[in-house]
Amino acid sequence: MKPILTVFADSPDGGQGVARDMRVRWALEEVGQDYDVRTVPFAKLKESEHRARHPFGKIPTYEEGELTLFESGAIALHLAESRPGLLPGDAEARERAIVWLFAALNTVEPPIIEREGYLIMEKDKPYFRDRLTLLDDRVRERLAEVSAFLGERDWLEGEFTVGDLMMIEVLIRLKDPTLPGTSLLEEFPTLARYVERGEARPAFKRAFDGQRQVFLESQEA
Ligand SMILES: N[C@@H](CCC(=O)N[C@@H](CS)C(=O)NCC(=O)O)C(=O)O
Repeated sequence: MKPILTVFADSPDGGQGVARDMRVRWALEEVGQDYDVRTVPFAKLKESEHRARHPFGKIPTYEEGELTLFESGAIALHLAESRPGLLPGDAEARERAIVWLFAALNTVEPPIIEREGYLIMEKDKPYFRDRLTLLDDRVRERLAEVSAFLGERDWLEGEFTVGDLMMIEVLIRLKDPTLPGTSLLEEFPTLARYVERGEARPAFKRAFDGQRQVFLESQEA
């Protein structure tokens, strides 16, 4: 039986691939794992049926036989550890790839998400501009650090790994066209090119098309 990925029935990102099911779709495509999709309407996320899969009532969730997982990072790691394609063979290199998965989620994503929430929720407040400068600078600090580490390399640790997949997915949030002033990534050409390399991967394209299709179908319904 194919694993089942739960995604938004009608993603607020308008099919731009910013929702967190995209990173799991990409991981599934990279390891060549077929999957089915279950869509959940926003209004039903917090109902008991979905909470049985996800204690916080969010997407994505992932079911594989008796195993139900939530947290996009945990799902991506599960896929990387259980199928070839997203972790190097060498033991130390594997651990380094996993470090980058955590770094993407625990160190780089939080300031990006904080800024994103601010752009959406507080854009009409009188203090908006002043605090935005502070939040922009916090993101810039992280981007400068990842950029310095990456340097001239194509990928963080030599070959493409689940660490790159997650880092690129986190950085892509800065390109969300539905948010104003999202040009921070362009200030770091090394990272902009890194993201482009990720987006050029055939597995990324298949994943992107998959989530877009769900959004387009939601608009027809
Ligand atoms: N840390 C979680 C975050 C999951 C999350 O916030 N998902 C968003 C979509 S990208 C969601 O379901 N939002 C709806 C809500 O919180 O009600 C992960 O990486 O899976």
